[in-house]
Amino acid sequence: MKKNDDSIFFTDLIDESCSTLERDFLTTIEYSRVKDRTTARSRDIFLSLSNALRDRLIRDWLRTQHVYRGSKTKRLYYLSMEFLMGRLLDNMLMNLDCYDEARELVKKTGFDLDKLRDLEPDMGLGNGGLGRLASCFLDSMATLSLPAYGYGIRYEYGIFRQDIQNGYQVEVPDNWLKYTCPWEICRPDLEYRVRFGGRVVCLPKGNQEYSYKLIETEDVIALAYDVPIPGYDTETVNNLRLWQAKSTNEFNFNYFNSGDYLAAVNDKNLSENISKVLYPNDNVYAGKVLRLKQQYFFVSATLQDIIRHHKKIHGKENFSNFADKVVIQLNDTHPSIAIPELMRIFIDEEGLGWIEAWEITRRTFAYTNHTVLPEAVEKWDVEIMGSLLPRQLQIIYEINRRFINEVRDFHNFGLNRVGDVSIIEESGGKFVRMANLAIVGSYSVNGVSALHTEILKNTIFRDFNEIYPGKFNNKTNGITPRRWLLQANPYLSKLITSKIGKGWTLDLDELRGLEKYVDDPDFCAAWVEAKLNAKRDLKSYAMEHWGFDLNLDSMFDVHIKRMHEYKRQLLNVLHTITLYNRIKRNPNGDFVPRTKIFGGKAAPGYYASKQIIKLINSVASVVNSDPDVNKKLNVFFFPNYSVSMAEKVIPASELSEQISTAGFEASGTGNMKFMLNGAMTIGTLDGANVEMLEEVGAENIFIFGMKADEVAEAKVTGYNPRRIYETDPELREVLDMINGDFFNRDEPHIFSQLFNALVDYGDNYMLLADYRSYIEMQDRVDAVYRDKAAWTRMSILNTARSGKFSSDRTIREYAEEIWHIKPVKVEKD
Ligand code: 26Q
Repeated sequence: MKKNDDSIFFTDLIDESCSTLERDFLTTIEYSRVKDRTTARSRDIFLSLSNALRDRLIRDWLRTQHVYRGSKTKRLYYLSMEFLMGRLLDNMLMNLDCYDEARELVKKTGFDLDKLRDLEPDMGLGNGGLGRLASCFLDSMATLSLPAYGYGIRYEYGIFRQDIQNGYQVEVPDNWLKYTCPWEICRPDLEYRVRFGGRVVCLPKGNQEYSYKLIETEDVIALAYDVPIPGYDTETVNNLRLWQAKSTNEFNFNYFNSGDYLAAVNDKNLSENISKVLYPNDNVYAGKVLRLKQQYFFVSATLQDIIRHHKKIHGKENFSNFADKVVIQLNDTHPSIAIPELMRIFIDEEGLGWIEAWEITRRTFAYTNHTVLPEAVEKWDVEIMGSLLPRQLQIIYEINRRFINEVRDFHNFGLNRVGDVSIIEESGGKFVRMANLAIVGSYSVNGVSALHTEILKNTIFRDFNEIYPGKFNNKTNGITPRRWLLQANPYLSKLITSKIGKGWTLDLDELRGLEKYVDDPDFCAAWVEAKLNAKRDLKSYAMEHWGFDLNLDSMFDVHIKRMHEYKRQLLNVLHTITLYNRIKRNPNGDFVPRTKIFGGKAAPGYYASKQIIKLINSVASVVNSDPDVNKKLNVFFFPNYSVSMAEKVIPASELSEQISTAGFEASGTGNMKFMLNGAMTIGTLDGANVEMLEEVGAENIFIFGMKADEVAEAKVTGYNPRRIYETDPELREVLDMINGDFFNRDEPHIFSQLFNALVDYGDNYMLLADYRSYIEMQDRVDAVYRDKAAWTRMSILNTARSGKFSSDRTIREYAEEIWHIKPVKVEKD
């Protein structure tokens, strides 16, 4: 700042030495935010910087699209109802490689870049694992220069904010767009009409052929918003396109004729509800009409967009090469209405015959399954689908008719097995089974971990695996090492880079290079220091935000993920109370100090899950206020767990709780984030934990509990939790305290249902069966933790052997084995 130092105008700071980023930044504060140096607040600085960064991406973004068009290569479309992007500022700074520049120019305005970060609301357009996976995939696809496009919904309200009141979860709307989103670009010229309801009319074409037309539909407009997705260390900038619902400008004719102008206008507003809010259910199916509307809304707009583009590049009437140029990945069954919709477009609008349309369609789609929980399987009431999507329902019936004929004739399936694989369920009402539709209509079906894929092939989709040998395949999940180590954990990533260089950011297997330092005392000391620094940061954060006092000398034992019975936060509570009792009995005993950290949202309608949150908070208040105990044991529930919170908590974690009932967690991805950051895992042989064990070696992970096949077996032969309760006195004491209101003196009986579910109603997730082996393994964890050198060694080895879990590896496998797409390099300007 030279001559204009005392001017109130930001643009007076501009001189010849300014970069375009800086000019853009200063101009935005003044001309878009309309602020001067006396009125600008941190948010103005954050929004102006973000805008300037986005603008800096635009050339690369345009060039990438130009190169893709020119290359005419095959493209991948990733369709997902959820993208849990989190914050984007750091991601943009990192991928634009302009951290230092940004820090400097923010400083010139009198602000501090590090204080701006927390102003950015998370882009929380997802629930949990499935939505975050989609976001990690976008990062890897751009980094690998793959011609790939994300498509989803621009929810006005993302995942709710969780407040804790009197220990209970309270949901608050997430108004993330309140101050606008600086990363997105509205495309007012990119709109499609989406048609709901109406009637199908059948018009004879002659020689016994018919054409079908939908009439009297109620229409909604889908408006595009684009978010640029820059890759790391590449010029590629891909695109995430999110659709917003807008009313058509037509008013309902009937209301108009009857003179009810206000009702007509009101109708208009209702159609905009489609993109209002994300359904907050994770791993639970909600059969609500609005959800089906959301699904079809974004699928219809996306397919219109894909086809428009295909025609422009490959010619108007040429669909013969469609499946060679387009692959559509379905993120679970949520977008699988795309299968009948593409058939409808081909047949009704483009005039293709059934055989040809079907041939192209089933060569275009690939489906990823993310769950085996029966309550998460999507099936739509035929009545609901028929009134909302009459033509698509007809097409589903025809797909099913031909499919059933095939299995009957060629696979000799009897009536029962035909009933099992049918797309239509006919017992107790009629339903469309979306998973069956997705399997029949796709050329690839993949699970998300080796174990999960085996479970799909051998149990729930066994018959399909026989009908379509080779269609089922595994793609073990991964996470982006840029966000989850480079960005989230500067202490550890700087240390790593100082030893092995920064190649690991693009080839995570290079972390293996750390192994040769495990016996280097200086390196080990630096490792411990890096972990401690992250613990210190978390301590300040927890104190500042919630007044929680974290004990730096204790083991940070962390259980963060969505709240769900199968994830067994309650089993962790049983361990917590066990520790409490042991310390109470022996207050001067030599215990390893622990800080138990929990975090996670419960679906608003999931009563048991919400009770578990209350229980954690109740246990926390007793434990933390007991002077006999609170030097050795503390319990905290961090409210409003989110992507940005995960980025703060995971680097500071030492023990990662991955303790789902074996066979229930399809993969898990949090488990990988902890491992990458040098936390030890205590876990069951479930999901990707199995592969983590393979990579790290049995001596470096704490595995306990029943195996998936033992759980399945016990479910068949029966299991008696009450016997375990009666024969294990330490467990009984814990359960009796829960049932006896020890943690909730003022609110009697609130936890008796939790107790009953375990002891008397079958203990569905087999907590009692795994209790003793969990406790014993936790004791082993303590023993190893006492040996600082041994613990540090294990920590280093966990990071060093986490290379497999990069989403770059996952995406390479998808690209080579399913999508058959190749990188398209974008050259420098
Ligand atoms: C369905 C119908 C209506 C409303 C909501 C839903 C719905 C929404 C979200 C059903 C399921 C989900 C989310 C599932 C999910 O996140 N599954 C997780 O996917 C991860 C990525 O593959 C895995 O790592 C986890 O194991 C799996 O639980």
